[in-house]
Amino acid sequence: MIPRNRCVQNLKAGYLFPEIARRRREFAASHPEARIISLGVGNTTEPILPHTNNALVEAARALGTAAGYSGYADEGLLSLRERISDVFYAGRFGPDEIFISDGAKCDIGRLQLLFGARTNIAVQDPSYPVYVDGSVLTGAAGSGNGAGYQGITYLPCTRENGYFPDLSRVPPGSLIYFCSPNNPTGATATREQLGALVGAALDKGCLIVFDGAYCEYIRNPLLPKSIFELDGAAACAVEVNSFSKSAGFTGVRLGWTVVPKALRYAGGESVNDDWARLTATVFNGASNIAQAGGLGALDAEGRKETRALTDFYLGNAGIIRGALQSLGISCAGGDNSPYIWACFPGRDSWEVFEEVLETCQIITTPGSGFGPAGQSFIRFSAFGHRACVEEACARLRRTGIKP
Ligand code: PGU
Repeated sequence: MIPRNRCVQNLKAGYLFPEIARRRREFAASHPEARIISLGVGNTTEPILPHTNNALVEAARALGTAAGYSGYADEGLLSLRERISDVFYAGRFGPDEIFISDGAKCDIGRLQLLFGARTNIAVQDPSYPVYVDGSVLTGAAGSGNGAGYQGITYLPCTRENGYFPDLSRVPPGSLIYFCSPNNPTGATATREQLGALVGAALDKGCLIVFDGAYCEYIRNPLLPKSIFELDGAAACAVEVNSFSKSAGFTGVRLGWTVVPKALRYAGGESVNDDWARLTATVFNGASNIAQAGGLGALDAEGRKETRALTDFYLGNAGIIRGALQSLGISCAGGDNSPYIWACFPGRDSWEVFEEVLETCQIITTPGSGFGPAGQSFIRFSAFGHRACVEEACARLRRTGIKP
């Protein structure tokens, strides 16, 4: 039999969220009376709103007619790519710079294939685990090394630095993963901070993979929603984005990636050309039904629905944050983001996770699962039904959990 792939072997334990699901099942089996509330994985819970849902339904129905049938459309609907450019980028990108995907996670994986094993990786620490785990899978990062992985430059984002990293630590020629509003800290970079990131990338010959999956949660008009709001970004960044958290498409699956034509490798070759070549080879396009739903979500009525849905989850976030703060627990996020990053100084994240599960029957996400600097934190997700969130907060208050 063929040997096991060394890169797969290098991955530590399981992917974070299945591990949490395993612990939940274990707890439920030993506590059959428990009424567990999940504020763990960031999975949307509310129905898709009627106008957007109708666009999905109509597209599915049309597939059953001769006039409405369509097959492969690898590069994505032209009208959707144009609409994304208008809604999110003030029309500055052509449709051939916007690639429709089946979600941000999937495109992050394909981008890792594009950049390959010989790339230096720098990540915000903590960060969405796919950046690091995916880099291990392609061989760009090595085996586990204490709390982290060899070959990854971890850029600590802590309470002390306001959750924005020290950019002088970024090695020249790195691929930098940057997420704002951030998962898991909930911190949203200011215009000055993102400007400094773009400046550092241009100076050091780095390429930024900017993850804007939570951009629709930004309410402060001074905060940038896209890396491309900053001058110079088109020469040093790609942006992945998603309909998951804005339109409730976590199960429908739809996202996009912007790869500007101005973006060039060290040798002057076009990154956009390579991305078109790679995606045409290993991806057959997003579902045509999902794309029609995306168009629905981006017209005037759909934009109102997105606002209502994200307002609802932000309402949850405010309730959770208020409850934690009333218990003296210091938190970040929850204002322009659906995550609340709660600090338990000196404690182990998994131990706090277990305590909250045991005492309150609430599932959270242990901060150390997002990187070494996540130790002593747990993440609360604001994705949940309102009654569940209120009940979870009542339990937290009742048990008087302490920082
Ligand atoms: N990017 C970020 C920063 C995310 O947090 C998530 C989901 C995605 C991308 C995925 O977007 P899709 O368009 O749906 O692919 N993060 C969730 C879900 C866990 C997971 O493994 O994706 C979370 O709880 O962190």
